[in-house]
Amino acid sequence: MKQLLISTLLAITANAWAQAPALVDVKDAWVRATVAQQKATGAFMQLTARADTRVVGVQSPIAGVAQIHEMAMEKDVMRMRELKAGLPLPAGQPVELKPGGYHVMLMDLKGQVKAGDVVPLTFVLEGPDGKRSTLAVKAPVRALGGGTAAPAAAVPDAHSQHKH
Ligand SMILES: [Cu+2]
Repeated sequence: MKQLLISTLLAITANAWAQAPALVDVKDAWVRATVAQQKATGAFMQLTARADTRVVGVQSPIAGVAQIHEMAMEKDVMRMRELKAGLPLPAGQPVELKPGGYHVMLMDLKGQVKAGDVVPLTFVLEGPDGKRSTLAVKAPVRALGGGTAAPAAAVPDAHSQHKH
């Protein structure tokens, strides 16, 4: 009888967990504004997963191509590259996507991205059980050089070296 009660409670708890709002919490999402004719920009935020998760894909209606990138030193030059195996989000550990580090790369932009716009992003997540789910994020656009520190300025240069 006691055993039955415990397993019922566990079942209720598991059910509540499945209906939890999101596997990943998103904080301070933003997209860098572009100038006319600029074909690429970045999206940045802090992601914290509730359980071990991997970001395996991203899409946005404003970009023909969206990828998760990292910055890395290659022969003394800072370059960006796609994280082909995805971006791991260890449980409970905030992961920063920021200028000069991990970022969402938005390429083949369909138009100028202006301060005040809101950019929808859809992440594809893979949970600890291998199950995939999506996460919708709305990221406001911030102007170039909008009060951010020096490392941010390095990113557009790095992007221009980008080969796709
Ligand atoms: Cu990039």
